[in-house]
Amino acid sequence: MESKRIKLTHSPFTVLVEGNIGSGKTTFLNYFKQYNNICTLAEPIELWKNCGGYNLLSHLYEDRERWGFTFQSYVQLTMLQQHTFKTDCAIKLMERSIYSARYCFVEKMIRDSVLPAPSASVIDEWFKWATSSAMCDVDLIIYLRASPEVVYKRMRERNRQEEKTVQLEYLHEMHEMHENWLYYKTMFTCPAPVLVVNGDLDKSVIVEEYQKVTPSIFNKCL
Ligand code: DGT
Repeated sequence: MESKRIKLTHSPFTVLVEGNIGSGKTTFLNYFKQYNNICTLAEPIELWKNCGGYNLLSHLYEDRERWGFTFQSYVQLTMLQQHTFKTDCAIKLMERSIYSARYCFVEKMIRDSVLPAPSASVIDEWFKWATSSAMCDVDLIIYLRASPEVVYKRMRERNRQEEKTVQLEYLHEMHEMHENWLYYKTMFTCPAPVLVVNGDLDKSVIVEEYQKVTPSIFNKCL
């Protein structure tokens, strides 16, 4: 039986921004920077590219079997740091989370046999420990739902060095992981209610789409 959590009086209304690679999470976060009662936490990708001088993201894409566990261990740590980041703002907007790391990326590695079972269980023990306390609690999830073809085009255009080897097929598979978790809800549990945003729209018109979810981000924290 799941025990009821008591929300800490001063904890901010926490919103996760989730979606496939290239679905527009950064753009979404940047839009909300205009509000001064929102704390936006971008994904710690710079840390992943420089952990003690090592580019773990680059290592990962070069050899997933060799570096999968190392990378996901570090992702889990940096996400935990984001979840526990203290702010006086009423709302905290986070790009990705410990949940998408586990439910989408680690899960994919397990299914692809990239992550051996003993390594996966170490990740899981940390994950269970972290998420069983209130420190990773979430109030709302915004799912930027975008088609793999669109995100592939964006990824190619932004031309991130580490992602050069990423194929359309991988984006299709990662799309399925996000869909099953956040849209169809057939895989794992959602830690909070999910609002879906059309992530296919071009930057020039996406603001209208953001405005549809803005009241939910603000209202629920009042
Ligand atoms: P955006 O703003 O929606 O375009 O976001 P991106 O694509 O900059 O950010 P994200 O998190 O979807 O992906 C950044 C890179 O890091 C991408 O190559 C996928 C990778 N990544 C992010 N989280 C994880 C993870 O937990 N495990 C693995 N294997 N890769 C991850």
